[in-house]
Amino acid sequence: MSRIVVDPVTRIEGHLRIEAQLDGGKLTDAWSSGTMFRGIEMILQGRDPREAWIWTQRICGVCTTVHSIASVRAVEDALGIEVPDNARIVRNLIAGSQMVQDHVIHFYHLHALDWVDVASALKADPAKTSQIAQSISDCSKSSTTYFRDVQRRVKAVVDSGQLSLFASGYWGHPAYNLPPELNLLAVAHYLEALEWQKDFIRMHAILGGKNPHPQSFLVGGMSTAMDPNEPAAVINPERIEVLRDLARSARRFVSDYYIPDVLAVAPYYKDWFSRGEGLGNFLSYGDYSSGDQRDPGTFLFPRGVVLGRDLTRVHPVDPAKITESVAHSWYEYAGGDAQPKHPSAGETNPKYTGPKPPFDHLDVDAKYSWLKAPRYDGQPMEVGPLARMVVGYAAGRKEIRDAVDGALKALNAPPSVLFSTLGRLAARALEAQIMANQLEGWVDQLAFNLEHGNTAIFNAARWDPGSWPASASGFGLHEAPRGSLGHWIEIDHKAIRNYQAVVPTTWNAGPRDAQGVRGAYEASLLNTPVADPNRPLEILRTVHSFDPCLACAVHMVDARGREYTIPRIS
Ligand code: NFE
Ligand code: MG
Repeated sequence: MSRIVVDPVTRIEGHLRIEAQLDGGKLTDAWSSGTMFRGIEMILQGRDPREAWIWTQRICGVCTTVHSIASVRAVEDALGIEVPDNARIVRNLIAGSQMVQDHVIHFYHLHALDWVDVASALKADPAKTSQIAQSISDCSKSSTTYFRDVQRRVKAVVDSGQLSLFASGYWGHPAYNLPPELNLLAVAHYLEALEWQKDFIRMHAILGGKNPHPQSFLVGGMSTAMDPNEPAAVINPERIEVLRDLARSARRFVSDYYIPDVLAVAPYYKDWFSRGEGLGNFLSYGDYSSGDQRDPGTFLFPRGVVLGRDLTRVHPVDPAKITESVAHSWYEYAGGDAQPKHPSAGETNPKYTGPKPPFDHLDVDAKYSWLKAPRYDGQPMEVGPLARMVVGYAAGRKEIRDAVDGALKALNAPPSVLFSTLGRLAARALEAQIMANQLEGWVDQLAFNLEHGNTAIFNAARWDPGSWPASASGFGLHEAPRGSLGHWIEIDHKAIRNYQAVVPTTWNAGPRDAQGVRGAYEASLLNTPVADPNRPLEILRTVHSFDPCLACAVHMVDARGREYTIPRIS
């Protein structure tokens, strides 16, 4: 029996440590630890609720916009503000384009090299790669010359000894199964995806003024001016055409590259259709309304809970049933750590009780993470693309059923393969396709409103704090790329009294709760075979399949362990 420690887990955002127990060549237990504390929730106390979105947006530089959306929604809920239809559309376009870009970056740049051996790509026959490329996609960049050129570029990087973005891979590991030609194809598309994502995210530069971290949010709507006759307005007929072109480029990239690549790689890793399954419980708040954001029936991705892999039943979501436990987290709750708390009464009182560095192992029987452990109705949940596809599939949503059934047919696999590491990867690709196909429809809605003189995008009715009640509370829900995101706000005398964010990666990467029940990462690693304990590629495959973001999940590091106080503004 031995303990494998992966720290830091790289190609993610933030600081994640995995400790796992290896017994007889398989993982028999696992612990997931966020090793960085941040404290954005504390920084918000005493501030003006109307500016919370600017601060929360800085929780993360990867999902660059999602915390703004959850934040403005929380304040709008607390103060009873309805946002104009155009604000809904622009928010959908900002968040939807973020989702497609994020999923593409995850597949090619954060996850592909767990499956693709860059060293092997150098041995490929470019003519054969060209044949494969032309057989799986209509993409025009598929000639022998193109792949030979990519191979030459990659060889020059390898020969230079400075591997740069390809450094520190487990190249040559026996668990890499792709033939050299497919490795070359994937490496070529890694480079194409880098270029494409940079161009595509101009959608944020147009609608949000910049990327990352769009600047056009407001409590009550958006600040993106709409005017059919004004060249200087952010949204005018000319810009609509630019947005339309960008939406089409997303659709093309996902259907020409992302989907065919996933379908081409998956058959070589059939073992991973039954590994990395995890909890079997899935939560989706649902989001991306086509009409009234308050009506979940209008959502592109439906709201619901699926329990124990039972695809015949979708349970309703009651936000009152969400709690966070700190029994195994480096925090203290007033009244004791055994009782979880609802986020409206949540607390962020950091207290590190772990070993002093340097150390070999965390004390996993005690507290071992800066992440709290979120629970729904007392149970751990997986959130994210797979959860959204599972809930949508179980709810009988046509686009989702068609996409999932189409992929299962192409892979000749039953629905049970969804509950796996590869299921997570495939669900993300299908979700990117559904979202990419949707973007142009929202551009059309915006164009329609513009043509019909409907240019309202901000509701100023509650902008003056003099119109607010003495106290108010609310919450905002959103489906971010990595899953269900909620912000809870308590407002007192026009200032934030308490603010709690319960974030996708906190759901997935959280530690055990007071009952000792594992979180999603921890459960997903059980029974995974590991070929070489010194190169635990198998752990990376499953953990990366969730697309970890620890910056989001922990939401100031003093490496010397000194105490400090955060200034309070009130
Ligand atoms: Ni920093 Fe984020 C949030 C997480 S979602 S990436 O919220 O977890 O994509
Ligand atoms: Mg939190």
